[in-house]
Formats: sequence, structure tokens, C-alpha cells
Amino acid sequence: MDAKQSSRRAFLGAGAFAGAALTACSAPDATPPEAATAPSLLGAPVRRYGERSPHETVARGVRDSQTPEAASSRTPLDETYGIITPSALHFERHHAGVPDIDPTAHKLLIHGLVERPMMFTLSDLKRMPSVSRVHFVECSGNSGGEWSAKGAPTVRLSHGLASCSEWTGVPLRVLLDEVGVKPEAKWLLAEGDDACRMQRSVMIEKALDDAIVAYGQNGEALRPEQGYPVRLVLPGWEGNTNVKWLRRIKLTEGPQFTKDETSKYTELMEDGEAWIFTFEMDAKSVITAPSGGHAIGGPGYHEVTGLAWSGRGKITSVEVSTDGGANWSEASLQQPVYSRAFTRFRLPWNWDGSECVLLSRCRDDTGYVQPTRQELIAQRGRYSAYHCNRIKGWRIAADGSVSNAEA
Ligand SMILES: Nc1nc2c(c(=O)[nH]1)N[C@H]1C(S)=C(S)[C@@H](COP(=O)(O)O)O[C@H]1N2
Ligand SMILES: [Mo]
Repeated sequence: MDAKQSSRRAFLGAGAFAGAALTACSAPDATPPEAATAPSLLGAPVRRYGERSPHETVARGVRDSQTPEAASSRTPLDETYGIITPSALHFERHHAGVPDIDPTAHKLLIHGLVERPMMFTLSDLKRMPSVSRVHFVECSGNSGGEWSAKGAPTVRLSHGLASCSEWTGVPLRVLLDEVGVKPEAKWLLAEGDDACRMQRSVMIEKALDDAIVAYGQNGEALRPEQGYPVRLVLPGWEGNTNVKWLRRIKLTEGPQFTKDETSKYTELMEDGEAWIFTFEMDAKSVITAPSGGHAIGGPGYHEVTGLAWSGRGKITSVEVSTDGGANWSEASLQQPVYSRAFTRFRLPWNWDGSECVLLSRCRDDTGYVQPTRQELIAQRGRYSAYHCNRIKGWRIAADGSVSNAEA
């Protein structure tokens, strides 16, 4: 037994489980509950494509917008389990709406500084060696409101521009091998087939490392919102570089300074310098339950759970404080932990009913530790709207209601 397990067991023995039920009512006569269906009543027949239970109503958060095609919707992180975001709840960010693309007509061109420019159809791609990997996609504007002390009132608003899927596709390096990259090619341009022709410049090192030209998401074709029929997945990099509806990759000597990387996705530092190509998303964690807007009822056992992720590798630890940062306990991490993927953490907690603040702080395998808001501002100034990964707090009031804790 390692130290983490033994301290967990000690905690459980000491209080939460000691001889008492966690939350359920006791059943003195232990008779089975009344059956929902009579034995003679047949259920519904089989169906070709599944739907969730009509009792389930969880949905993405969508704000009214005069330009709903150039908007975003947010994942209800507090109502997803484990590490995979259901495709129907994966956040969306579109700059010019979701195009309707015929998969039999769609082609991906790879050209520029290559030996043999080539065009790939979807069926060409599906014949090639493929991989399936679990990775998050996070908009670099996610948690933008957390730069301020106040912070957003719910985890959907503060962190919902991040989701995690199992992506299936062809490693970009396989395609680059096919076309033969010329030695002078150091970057590439990726372009989408939507009305805004989203374009981002990417270093060749990333393309040869873990980039995927993905056609699958969570075991089926990509959803139209996620780039059907093909998107670029650049694990751990700014959501924006994960170009959807991918139609063209051009090998180039240098970055192209496209409209999508100069008018946006640059960060102004205190000294007036602007950072561009800040690709990697820094390690971040957030408690999803209990979180803002929840009501946890009375004192007693409550599991604290949340998500952590890092654009640089694997999450190695998440610590949780239930007293506003005075003491920290190590949470357990759901295994396996994947690189550049959501990591689920959990900590058993016995709430004594008094007002308190819950915080989480993660560390990744580069040794990077998630900063407080003050530490982040010391590193990156206070003018940026992007890359806010500061520690987020939730205040539990004595009546069990949960709200944002100012930082
Ligand atoms: N072609 C294209 N690709 C795009 C975008 C877009 O508008 N057009 N939005 C980008 C942004 S800003 C983000 S955060 C991610 C969002 O991916 P998702 O909608 O699958 O969550 O896609 C990126 N790829
Ligand atoms: Mo984004």
C-alpha cells in the first residue's frame, strides 16, 4: 500500500464510513423497492441509433448571440463523468458556422515544400495506418474571465471551453512521409474548409511528433461541429490550431502570420511586447463537484471531484484544499492517466457544515505547478485574455450553496 492509499484508508476509517451509511436511507426490513415495470410489460424495441434517456436533459451552455455562427458553446463539465466528454456535449467554437461537407467529395491537399504534392480522400485516409488517442481540446480563451479577481460563477462559464475525446486518425507524420517533406520546410500552414478559411501556422516538429489528421471521435465519425469529416488534432496546443474541416496543408519555410494568428491568439505582456505562437496550454485543474451553482445539502460525506490537464504531458498530482489553501491533501487520479488528456481526480471529504473554500492545484510531469492568480499575473502580466490557468476556488456556505470564491 502506498502512502496515498493508506492516508485515504485512514481518512475513511476515521470518519466518513465508520459504521454509517454514506448518504442513502437505511432499509430496516430490506424489502425490494417497488418494481417500475410489470413482469408482463415489454420494453421498447431495438433501435438503429441510440438516444439518451428522455429523463436526461444536460446540454451545452449557449449564450444568446447576434452572430450564433461565430460563437461558442460550453461543456457542462460538472455533469460529465470520467474523462471522456460525450460528443454531443463537446464544446464548440466556430468562427463562421458549421459547414455541411459531403465526405465523398472532400479532399485534403498536402503541397508546398514537398517532393510530391498529394490529394487524400476520406477513404484514402481510412486505409492508412491509424491511431486512437485520448486528448483534450481547449480554447486558449477558456477561463478568460478568471484573469479578474472575481471569476465566473459556474464551472461551465469558467472552464467549459475544454473537452476531451478519443480521436482516431492518421498520424500527420505518416502523410508527410508520403509526400516527402523538403529539408527547407520548417513550418506548415493548416487551412479549414469553412467560410472563414481558418488558417494556422504550425512548426514541423509538432507535425512530426503527435499531430493527428482525425476522422474519428469517441468511436464514430467526427461530429460536424468538431470538423467532419477531417480535423487536425494537435495534442495540448491552443484549440484554435486544431483546424476543423481540414482541406489543405502547405509546407513552408516559416510561419505565415495569418489573420487568425495576428488579430487574435497573441498575448500582450506588461512591457508592451506581444507573444505570438504560445501554442502549449499550461497545466490547469478545476473542481467540478461541488462547484458554483450547486447546493450540496447538509454536512457529511461528499466526494470532491474534478478535472486536470496539461498541454505539456501527463498530470502527476492534484492536491485539494478544503480550507482555502491552509492545508492540502493529495487526490487520487483515475488510471490510466494519458498525456495531454483530461485526468479525473477524486478526494473523499467529510463536510462539517461550516463555511469553507475548496481549491485544486495540479502538477504535470515537467514539474510545472498550477499558479495562483497572483503568481500568474507575476509571470504574464494582466493584459492577456488568453491562457488563464490560475487556481479556482469555490465557496461552500453554511447552507450548502456553492459560489465562486474571489482570488
Ligand atoms: N476551420 C476551423 N477550425 C477551427 C475553428 C474554426 O472556426 N474554423 N475554431 C477553432 C477554435 S478557436 C477552437 S477553440 C477549436 C474548437 O474545437 P471544437 O469546436 O471541436 O471544440 O477549433 C478550432 N478550429
Ligand atoms: Mo478557440
